[in-house]
Amino acid sequence: MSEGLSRRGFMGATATGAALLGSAGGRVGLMGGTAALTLAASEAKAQAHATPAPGELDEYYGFWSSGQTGEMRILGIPSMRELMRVPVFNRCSATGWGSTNESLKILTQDMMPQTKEYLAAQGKKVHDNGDLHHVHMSFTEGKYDGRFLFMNDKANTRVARVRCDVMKADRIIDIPNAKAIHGLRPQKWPRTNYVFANGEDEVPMVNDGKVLDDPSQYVNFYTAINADDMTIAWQVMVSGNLDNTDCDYDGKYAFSTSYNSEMGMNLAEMMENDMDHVVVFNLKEIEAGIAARDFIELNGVKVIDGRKGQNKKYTRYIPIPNSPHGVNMAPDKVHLCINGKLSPTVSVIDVRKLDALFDSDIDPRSAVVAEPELGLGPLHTCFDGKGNALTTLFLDSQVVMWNIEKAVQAYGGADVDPIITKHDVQYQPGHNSTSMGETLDADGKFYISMNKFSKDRFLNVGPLKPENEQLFAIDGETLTLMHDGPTFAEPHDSIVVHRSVVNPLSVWNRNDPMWADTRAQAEADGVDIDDVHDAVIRDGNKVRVYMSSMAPAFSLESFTVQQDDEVTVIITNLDDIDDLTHGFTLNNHGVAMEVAPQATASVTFTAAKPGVYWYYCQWFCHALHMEMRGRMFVEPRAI
Ligand code: RUQ
Ligand code: CUA
Repeated sequence: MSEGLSRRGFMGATATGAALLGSAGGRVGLMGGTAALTLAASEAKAQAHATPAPGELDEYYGFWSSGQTGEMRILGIPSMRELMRVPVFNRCSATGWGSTNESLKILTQDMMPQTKEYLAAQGKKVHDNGDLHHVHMSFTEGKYDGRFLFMNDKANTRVARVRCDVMKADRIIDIPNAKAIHGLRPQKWPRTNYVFANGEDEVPMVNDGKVLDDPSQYVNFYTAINADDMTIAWQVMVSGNLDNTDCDYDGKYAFSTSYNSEMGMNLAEMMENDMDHVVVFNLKEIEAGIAARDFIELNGVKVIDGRKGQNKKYTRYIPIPNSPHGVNMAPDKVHLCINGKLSPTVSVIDVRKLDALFDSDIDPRSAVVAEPELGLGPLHTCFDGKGNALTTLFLDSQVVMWNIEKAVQAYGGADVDPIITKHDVQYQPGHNSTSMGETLDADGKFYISMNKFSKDRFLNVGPLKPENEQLFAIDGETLTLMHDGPTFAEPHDSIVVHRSVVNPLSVWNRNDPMWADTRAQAEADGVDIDDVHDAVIRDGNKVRVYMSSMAPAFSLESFTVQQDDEVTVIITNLDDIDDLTHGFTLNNHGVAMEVAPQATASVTFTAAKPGVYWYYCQWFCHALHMEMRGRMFVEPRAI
């Protein structure tokens, strides 16, 4: 906590602030020691960091991962209000993600045949889970461009893209060869042509159940995805596992940390070496190697051999003290920070020194220009855009703010201390982020600490506890806690994006590609889904039921099918008013979906049991929302 302010004091200050907001109607910040002091001290500063009053809009979007929940979340910053949950790798009871035909297409169209096979063997079409660690936005010339968000699934080795215009996933691809995609970053310069994705778990090159304990046959894969069409551009085979990744602001290099250069299979083996490494990928050389056909083809992917001691032009392995984790490129375009994890250091690489590494045989460590000792368990670093870095210290439960230039001077022998300040967080921070901090627009206004443990911080909710997330206002070299609150399993990473960059629609465009297949089917069936309509089309034992919705009614108050028919219900929401979402839930059939304004959505199921089944709108839409319902009548099969 900041000086002189206890946990209770903070709570009190919050209440006071809220009361003042209520009476004055203005913005009041919680800067400095107490609310009263802050008001007197600097209204301007308070304005810059104030928590918006109810009804006021936040200045930033926060895009949050959710770890093993498998969804992406959208927060408002600085209020830390959770605004939306966007299902991606998970299945969602509210929106029907994972059961509507439109979402199933997105979840399955880019699946590898092997994935389909082993899902089918388990009686499934899609994975039920995902582990989404890293959400990052597309870039143009080092700045967010508001087009897409990209994210990984460590659990099932996938990468997804979310459209920022509607905040829905539009592509979810399997990554061949690699196992457990962890670190992920979009290329920053000149634009996001590639999305880089790390395979964390190494496996035998031919993984056919014959090799277990021969590390020499284990490899790992670094993947470059073409961001525009979500295809695999190329992969690089590497030594050691891969943890996190980032890239430079010149479009020349990408980087991955590796915490297991030993290729160990158990904890003792993985910790054997004092030095692990960061792998530097030379993008130009890799592209030239692909053009010159210096690759092998593995499962349809062009794979370059960039293992240690192989084709030296593609990769360099820079030794880094024990088990580095996060890798973060500073917005000064020069300094790359490699977080030591088991080493108390952050290794700073000057990316201008990398050309020389590839031109000659000089010591790869010559690119390291600083290695400040910051504290115990450095995991991730972010930047204030003013030359300072903020690093999470997992074991110390602190954030440390330090000056990059001073760290470089100290490494060169100068008697300067790069550490500016240390601040306790509650507890054990993993990731962190600053407002616009991973872009050239880094503005140094807000700092997010994503803490892995909440311990005693909230009412006990049983053995499974929430995490704790904290928001700090950054004011020069001072950090002031503004929000401290629980969050459900288990956000890893976040980005804080100024609202001027993001501009989603409020109402769907009727021609959206999301339901292009459904539209084509409707046209074939002679149904105009852009106007009020209802139709029941029989096609063998398949029945397509079309209806439109306008608050507070579906255009069909009942329809009849036969037992064992495969029924597809297709609903178009003709309301074109902000926030007028309808839904469709069919009792006792496990069927539910969202139909937002002007959207079309469809779901297919088997009418297995005769009887009357009510369907209803599950999204509150009108005073007569409860009355927005109808019946499916299933007639017994004729014997
Ligand atoms: S990693 S706690 Cu999944 Cu981003 Cu570092
Ligand atoms: Cu329509 Cu509720």
